[in-house]
Amino acid sequence: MAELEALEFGKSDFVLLDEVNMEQFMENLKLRFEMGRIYTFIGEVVVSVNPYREMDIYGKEAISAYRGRELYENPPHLYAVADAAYKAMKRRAKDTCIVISGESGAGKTEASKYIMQYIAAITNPSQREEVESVKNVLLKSNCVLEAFGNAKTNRNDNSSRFGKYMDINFSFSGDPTGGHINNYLLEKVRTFCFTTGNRSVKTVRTALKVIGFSEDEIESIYRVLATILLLGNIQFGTEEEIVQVEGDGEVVSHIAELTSTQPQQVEKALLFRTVATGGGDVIEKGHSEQEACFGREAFSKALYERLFGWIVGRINSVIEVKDYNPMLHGKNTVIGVLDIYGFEIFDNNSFEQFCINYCNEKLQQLFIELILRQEQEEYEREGVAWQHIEYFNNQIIVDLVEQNHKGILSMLDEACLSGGRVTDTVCLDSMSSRLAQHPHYTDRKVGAPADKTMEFQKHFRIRHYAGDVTYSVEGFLDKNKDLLFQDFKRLMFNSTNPVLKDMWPDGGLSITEVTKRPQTAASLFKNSIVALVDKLSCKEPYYVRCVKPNEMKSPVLFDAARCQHQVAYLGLLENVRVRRAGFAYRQGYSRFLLRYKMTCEYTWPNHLMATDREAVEAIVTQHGFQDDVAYGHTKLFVRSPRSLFSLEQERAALIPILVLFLQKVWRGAL
Ligand code: AD9
Ligand code: MG
Repeated sequence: MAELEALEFGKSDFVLLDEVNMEQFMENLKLRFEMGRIYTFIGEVVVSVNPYREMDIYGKEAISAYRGRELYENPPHLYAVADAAYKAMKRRAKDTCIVISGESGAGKTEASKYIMQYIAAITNPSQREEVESVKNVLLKSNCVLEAFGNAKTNRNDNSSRFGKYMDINFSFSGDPTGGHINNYLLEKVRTFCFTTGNRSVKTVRTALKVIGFSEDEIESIYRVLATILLLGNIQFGTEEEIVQVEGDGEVVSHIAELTSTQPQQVEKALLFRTVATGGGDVIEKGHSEQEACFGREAFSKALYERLFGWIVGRINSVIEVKDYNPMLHGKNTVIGVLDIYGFEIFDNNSFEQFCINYCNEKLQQLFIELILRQEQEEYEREGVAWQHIEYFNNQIIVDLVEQNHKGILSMLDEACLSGGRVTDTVCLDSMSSRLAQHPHYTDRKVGAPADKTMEFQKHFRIRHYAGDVTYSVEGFLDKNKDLLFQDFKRLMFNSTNPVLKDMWPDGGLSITEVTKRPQTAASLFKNSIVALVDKLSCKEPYYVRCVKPNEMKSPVLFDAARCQHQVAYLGLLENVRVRRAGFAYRQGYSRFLLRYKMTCEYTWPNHLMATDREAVEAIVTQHGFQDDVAYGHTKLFVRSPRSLFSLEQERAALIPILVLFLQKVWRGAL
């Protein structure tokens, strides 16, 4: 019982705090972490603190304790949220989604895996073979994506370098029928990550096979990986003003062999680029040594990105729901699980942080909209008066970043498309003059002097909903252009290995087509995030907010300052306030009666009133919190959790007495 547990281990729901302020919030979070209670609710949101040790709370018993129960009947747990999402999906045929956010190493990916395992455990009780195989593929896909998309970083030994959104489709009977994965902003910089981590090559190979990759495909994957490694050995030198690949050509030949291309073509792609002249001619231009190095880097990153995208696409082709006939099978419902990097504030923030933080602004916007909208809709449905909730609407920051023509993304794109003349600094100057009046944008000259260690000429600062972040513009434009010479694309498109060719469909375009208007990294990212938000916004959302307790991966250390920082930028206090401003708890009349009828003489053992609602009124009045509630058409709404808390306490105190009483009745003692 969540409320009983709260007595010993702090408050199991932050809405139960005596006062909503940072001090009390942190005190409760710390106490619970130290007591080994890593999960705490804020209403239906679960706040999780990474325990950095194995917890004995994910076993079979735990799963059955949460299965089909109401949220507050058990201590806070991921399973409670997973079950709530599953119930909404199954009972009410609602599409739901579980959004897991938090910074690197906070425990998002682990949480998403526990949620998937829970769903796998509670579905398909009759063990139908076709459902089992779908489940198996869904679970195995995690292993493969982690193998190729995770890396050891200094913040997390198993860090996901991509955002992942996975839809799981369910049949009318509530069993998984398939799914779809979207990946976001793979961090290409860490190209050699797939060899690290605790997954052996064999495990990955097995997982690939289970999913349905053919031997040829698996072979091709390893060929691409080897190519990426070999590209690292390519060096350039200049002799008599001619740039060439150093060495005897062995590495180039090896790469050609791996990619099923010709050594001369590989060498040519490394040393030359094809350009369309103003007059419409196509010429070949030799690289400088620096350009050749840049090209090589871009090529190996692109190989990695294309490979990853291709693997995701291939998994999707296996798990996508086929031959689903709604007339025959009923409505096909979905639970989406989003595991995405949280807000990032580093010492040096670049283009990647800018994109990630923009994504978090979008998710925050959605969070506000959905939570408030949901509340409002429920109040309207139940005929309860709606009261306005004050909150900070971050739309203004979203606009600052994404608005057409006026937003930062548009300005970056403009700079990128205006040819080679505009440098990062020039672009920054223009941005700063155009955004000088914006309340959430600070010009470098104003923002910088306080921090003398920064080279302030190259920075701008955004006041995000989660706090101020100073971005260094250095490299912004190059990263946004994400330039890969068409020659490499063509090289791969001409590979005689059909799998490799398949990864580079755009390699078939002619040079004049390509130069027209290439899409920038920022606009691609924006489109994918807008699509993600569209997907999420039509679903009933559930949230898991992950907090990382310390930087040392220690199971005992609670770094209060670090945690407080995360609590602030996850907007958790605001979340508690919103939750408390409305009605903290709501419960259908009959369920409420079932649970609390023992606490009132008029309702125990059975009430004699005309309706359940009247009986509930009797309980509420007897306990004296009639001013704290509203009566909906089918539900009771309780404003302050404390009212419910006192009921829970009374109920808990009565249970042993009742049990004793009943035992005596059974034994015939009474
Ligand atoms: V990143 O943004 O991908 O860099 P995540 O995904 O937030 O990050 P992850 O889930 O990978 O973090 O957790 C990091 C490590 O914390 C894991 O490898 C575990 O060692 C540890 N962890 C996280 N959650 C749990 C848990 N519930 N129980 C035990 C955990 N250990
Ligand atoms: Mg992760």
